Formats: sequence, structure tokens, C-alpha cells
Amino acid sequence: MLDEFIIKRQSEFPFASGDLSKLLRDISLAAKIIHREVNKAGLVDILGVTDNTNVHGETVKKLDEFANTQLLNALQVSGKCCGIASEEEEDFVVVDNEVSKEAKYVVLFDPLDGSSNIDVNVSIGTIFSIYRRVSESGPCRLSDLLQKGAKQVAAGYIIYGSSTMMVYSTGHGVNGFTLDPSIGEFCLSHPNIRIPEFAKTYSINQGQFLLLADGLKQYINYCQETDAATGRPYSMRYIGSFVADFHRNLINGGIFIYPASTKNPEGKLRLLYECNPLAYIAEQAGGKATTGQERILDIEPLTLHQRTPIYIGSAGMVQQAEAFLNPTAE
Ligand code: P6P
Repeated sequence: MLDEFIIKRQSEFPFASGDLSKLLRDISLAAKIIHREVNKAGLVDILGVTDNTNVHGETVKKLDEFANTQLLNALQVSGKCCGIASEEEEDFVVVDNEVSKEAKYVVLFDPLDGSSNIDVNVSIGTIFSIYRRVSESGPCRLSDLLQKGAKQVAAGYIIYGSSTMMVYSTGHGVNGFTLDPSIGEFCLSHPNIRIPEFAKTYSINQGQFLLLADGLKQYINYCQETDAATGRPYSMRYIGSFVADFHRNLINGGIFIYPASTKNPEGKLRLLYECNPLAYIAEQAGGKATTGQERILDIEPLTLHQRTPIYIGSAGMVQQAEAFLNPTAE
């Protein structure tokens, strides 16, 4: 069970206070509540849209709002988190109740990634990222949240699909837990996940092909050429839900690309609460995650909701794509 696993892992680190363990358990509890609503969406009035738009001008789906509220509530009473950033919140949230204001962790999350797929029953996910605060004490500051991904102390996601799985790392490998609804527990189902160095799946929104840089067009053409020795043509798989596309590649191998384009000059996905946590998981599983030029986890963030291009998945495939993007690189 997830709780036992967290406590066992904590015991392996004599200086662990148990705060991170409790934070992970609080997130997993919020995930179980979100799971319950996601899995009855359509039966109750939780599909569809609210009257609200978020900081990005996107219409907020009812389930987005529900998931955001569940995670905010869980973290505000956790006592282990002093600050929060969410895709659904324009500014960061200072958690300054008596038990939390001196807490040593901050959490950033996308409460329900892939929300455009909610109403058509396609897998969606919650993504989270945890840092130790950098400010000494007092209310959480923006600088506590604007840390580069390499400083994460834990990160993970919950995918609400054919089953609900929680996949996370605290820097010592990646483990996957599948929710058994009959007992309401996450059970260890995928110990020590490793991503294959190469595979035969690439994942990109092919509809944007004409908007892409020449090097990336050449890489996509390379994926489509016939070459028995390298198993090409690869298969193109694109769910349109980052967590689902990433999870498939984590388990089977593959590369996911959301690039810069003339439509999205900075890419579309968010650095702090989408790309950093999944880049952390990818690297912990032996994979790679870059912007096509720079390691995702090395990017120094400037704003909470900044975007970044991302090439993530099997290390060998990311390197292959980079060679097409940077033909003159040594
Ligand atoms: P496009 C979902 O809306 C999302 O944020 C990610 O989960 C997904 O990978 C991406 O956008 C899909 O974007 O432009 O291909 O529809």
C-alpha cells in the first residue's frame, strides 16, 4: 500500500521528519476524492463548463474547479505546506494558518491536466511538484515557488484512466501505485519503473506540422521513413492529454514533443507544474527531458505560468530529435 511504502521509504532516511511523507499522503487522499468524481462524471452534474475563465483565458471545466478545490483544501490543512501554486490560480496561495506558516515545503500542481478531454471520456491527470522553501521563515514568498526543477524534492502525477494510478519519485527512482477502489487504497503495482532508451512511438500534434521548425519537420519525416534496422516507421500516438501521453511512453518507451511553433512560440505546456514534475520523473526513470536545446530541470523560472517547449521520454529518442534540431552541434 502507498501509505506503508511511503513510511518504509522514510525509515530508510534517518533524518526524515515525516513531513514529506505526510504531504504525499495528503495529495493521495485528494486524488482519491478526485478519482471518485472523475469516475462518475456524466452521471452527475459535474461535466461541462463553469462560468469562469482561468488566468490563461481558458474556460474552466467543472471538474477542473473541483480538483483544484480538493487539492487546495488538502494542502491548506496538511500543516506541511506553506505555499501553493496552481494552474487554476493567477497568483500563489500563502498558507499562513498556525500549523502551516512555518512549514518547510511548497507544492505546485495542475489539478486536472487534459481537461479538454474530460467530456469525451479520455484519460486525464493531476500533476504535482514539491520543493523545500528557500525563505527562512514567515509567509511563503514567490521565490519559494520560482525554483528550477532540479531543486524538486518530490514530483508525480495521478492518471485517471482505465484505472487510477499514482506515479511519483522522491529522488530515489519511480514507483507506480494503482488504486483498488474496493479498499480505497493505492497498491504498489509498478515498482522501480525504468523507461526504455529507445522505442517505436513518437507523440506530437501532427496537425501543426506546417508550423514547425525545419529540423523538427526532418525528425518527423525520419520517424516516418521505412528502415527495418531501426524499426521505422515508428507509430504515432497522440492522446492530447500530456499525462496520458507521458505515462504511455514511461511504461513502453517513446518520445513526446510539444515544441515551439509559429502558433506557440514558447510551446504550450507550463514549466512549473507540468514540465518540471514530469521531467523529474522521466530522469528518475532513466529518460530525458529538454527544450530541444536545454535540460528542462535547469531552466531558471521567471514567472509562475511560463511555458516551455518540451521533448521528453526515452533518452535515446530525445537525443535523436535534438540532433535534427541542432545539426551543427558537436
Ligand atoms: P493540443 C491539454 O489541454 C494540454 O494542456 C496537454 O495535456 C496536452 O498535451 C496538450 O494540451 C494538447 O494540446 O494543442 O495538441 O490540443
